[in-house]
Amino acid sequence: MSSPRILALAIGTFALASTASAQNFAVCVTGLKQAAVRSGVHASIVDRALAITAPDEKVLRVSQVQPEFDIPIWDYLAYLVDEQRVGDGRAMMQRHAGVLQAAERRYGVDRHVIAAVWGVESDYGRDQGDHFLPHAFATLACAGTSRVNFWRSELMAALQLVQRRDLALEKLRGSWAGAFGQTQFMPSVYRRLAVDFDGDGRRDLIGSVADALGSAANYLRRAGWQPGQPVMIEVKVPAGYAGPRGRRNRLPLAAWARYGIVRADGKPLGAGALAGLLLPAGAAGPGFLVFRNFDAVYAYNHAESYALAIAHLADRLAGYPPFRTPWPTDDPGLSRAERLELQRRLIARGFLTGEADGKIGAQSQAAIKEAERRLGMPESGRAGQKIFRALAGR
Ligand SMILES: [Ca+2]
Repeated sequence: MSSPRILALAIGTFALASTASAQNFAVCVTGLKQAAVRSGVHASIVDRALAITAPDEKVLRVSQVQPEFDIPIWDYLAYLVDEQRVGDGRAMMQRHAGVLQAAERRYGVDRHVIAAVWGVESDYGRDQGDHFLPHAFATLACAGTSRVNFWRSELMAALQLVQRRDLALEKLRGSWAGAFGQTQFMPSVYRRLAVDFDGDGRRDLIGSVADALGSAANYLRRAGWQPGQPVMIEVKVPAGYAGPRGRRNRLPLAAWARYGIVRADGKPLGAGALAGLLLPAGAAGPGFLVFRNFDAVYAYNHAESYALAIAHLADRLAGYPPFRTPWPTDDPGLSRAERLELQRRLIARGFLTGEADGKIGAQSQAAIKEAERRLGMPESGRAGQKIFRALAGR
């Protein structure tokens, strides 16, 4: 049993430690301010940006969350490439047809791919994040535990965008990790690669669709995009396929044909270009031959699943159908609308409290587990079609 005295001592030590860390934080922020001024940012901007006396707790909390398990590829794609994002994207492509055509002409990048990046990064500009970036960066640089120099240099880049009048300070809002605007660029990438595509003299990737789409196209071109070349084609691999695979393991299409690989749509495979073979769920799931342009998309956000989502959304926006080979699962993933409806069903049955927001976090996962247990299903905590259907109202 712990005595009250030991408890009091422990609290005293904790208070002392947090006073010390508050002082450290203030000293660190002062150092950031001085560095920003030295880098050419006006002191009045720096003072307004970094009027912060304590770390942003929300940023610290989310930066320390470790994802509990890898998301299955079919869940990731069901969420990112749902019918809603396809429909919204087609409407947005019509509305901004002139800008997309101009970006395609100037940078050589397929307009469907530009639109797909826009759709995945910010839901076509609707979801850009609302963390005030200077506070997020100061928190991560002064109270975080890793990559301190990285956060510090991103802060400098963000403030320099304000100094050169690309953006107003109060507009610097984005994800907790600093990506922001309609294309979710990091400030250093913004500083280097953003373009003023509407010609008003400022590079505004938050408020200007033209600047955002032109900048995404510029990014992809600089990442090695090859005009007129494909990104990816869906293929079928023979049963028991054990040949080469991997994005970097590139072979001519004729060599893939010799391995018995055929296009899923039945068209001829062709011969010249080099491609790698991706089998994201093994040889029993859909296969994809990916070209140099897939690497350009991969450069945007280093994950093959991400590049696959962009490539597939681009194809859907261009009018092509969903994948022809289904994912090897009897419990496919949910669209955003279905996630929202799943939460409503969990709330209606008393498994979940609060309001449905479509975000499947720890609480929703626990509620799903509880529902699965009560329904006699294996407990997974995963938002899939099985639990979605099992909870359908009668
Ligand atoms: Ca502009």
